[in-house]
Amino acid sequence: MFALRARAWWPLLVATVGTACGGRSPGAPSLSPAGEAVPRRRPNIVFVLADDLDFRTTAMMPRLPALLGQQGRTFDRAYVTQALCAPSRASILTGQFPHNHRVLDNSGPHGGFGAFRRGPEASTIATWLKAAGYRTALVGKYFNGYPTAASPDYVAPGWDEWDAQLTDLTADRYVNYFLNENGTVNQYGTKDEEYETDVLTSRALAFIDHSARDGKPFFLYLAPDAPHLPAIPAPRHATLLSGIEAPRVPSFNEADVSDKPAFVRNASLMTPTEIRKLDRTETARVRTMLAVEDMLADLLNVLASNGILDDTYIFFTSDNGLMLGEHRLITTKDVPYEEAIRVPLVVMGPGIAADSHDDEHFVLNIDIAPTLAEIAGAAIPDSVDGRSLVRLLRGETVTDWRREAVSESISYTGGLSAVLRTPEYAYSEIESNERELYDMRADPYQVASLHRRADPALMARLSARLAQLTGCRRASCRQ
Ligand SMILES: [Ca+2]
Ligand SMILES: [Ca+2]
Repeated sequence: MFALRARAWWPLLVATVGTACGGRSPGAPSLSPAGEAVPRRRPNIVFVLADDLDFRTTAMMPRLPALLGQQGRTFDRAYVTQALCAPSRASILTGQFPHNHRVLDNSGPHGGFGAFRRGPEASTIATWLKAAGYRTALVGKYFNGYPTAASPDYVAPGWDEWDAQLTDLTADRYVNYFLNENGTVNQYGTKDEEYETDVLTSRALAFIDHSARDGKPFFLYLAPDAPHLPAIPAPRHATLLSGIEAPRVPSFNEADVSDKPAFVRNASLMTPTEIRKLDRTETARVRTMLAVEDMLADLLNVLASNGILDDTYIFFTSDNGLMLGEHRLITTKDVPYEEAIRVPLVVMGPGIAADSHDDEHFVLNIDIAPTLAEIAGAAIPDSVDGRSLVRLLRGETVTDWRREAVSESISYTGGLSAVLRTPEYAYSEIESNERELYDMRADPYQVASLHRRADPALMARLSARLAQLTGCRRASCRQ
């Protein structure tokens, strides 16, 4: 079934899939209905994590729908528990909210690699899957500040293959960077063949080839820098897709910000020069994603040529979104607005219906780790705050799913800013004691906050739920 779809969408797979998957492997889907007594191989998992890829820019990627979307399930209500790199990555790897894993920033005493290494790193999706017999690989970005406070050859627990970017030494991304490749630090420059996304792709392909040859189930965590700023496209993509603009949505360069908290009121209107610069920035960002599309195409090809495409789940998501001029915020993250907290999430694999959408359930980055654990047949530790998406991937009706998303940001002083996103509302409380309330059906771009005239009972109800979720732990988060 899956192979037939694959034939239609990726020409290069025509030959390879035909032979590799001819005669459906007995390793039938792990998501197949219970009761199928066919012995099966354990599925492989490829998890691709973009950096700062918001959902608008995702929609500008020309080949993503054909590569993944049309083969799998797209979640239209995917959010991150904090719209910032290190806290979000810690949530992905552990299944915990920032208020529980306590990686609260990208740097500083409570941030980045240092904070992750001090605690959460000992129990991650990598250690769980390795213990369950998986071969594991991390290729690309690990944490901001890696490996400061550890030796440069430091390899985190749980990973068999380790090709991690040294972010503490790296001035540039994409070019002029360092990789710790299984304990050896290598430097890369600016030659075409040293372009980072492509180098990461080649490491990923080699890992898949190697694991497939050995018949080992594998988990690949593949985290390119794209489209993080400064966005440097591959030379072959440097002049493509010209004329892209930051989306001119109703909130773009918002004229009246009197409804907004001080940090927005204090932002100046963008000048025409700033707007032109933002458009050039967005063009460069989309261009960097073209190499990620090449990466996805190469991944699909190598999986097909090894005859394991039918047995492999592929996830594509991002650690946070980004503001592109909405409410005057220029390439800002860690703010409580939709464009920062919502991320793309597409999953394809055995048992997942092609070209399907879930526009109902709120899913969070803390759901990734338990999902991967369930797919791999690994035990899900009780420390996890999130819930497995497996039933949602199957398209089953899940009546007890959470009814809202929450995204938070805890400052060094312990102050909390957080936003509760329900089907109807986005309600936020800022550390500065300011609030916002948007009717997301009437005002999806969050142009006019209703907090001053809203029903106090509604505000109280939303505030109580926000407090509950930003204070939850383990099972209490999963209710
Ligand atoms: Ca990021
Ligand atoms: Ca306004």
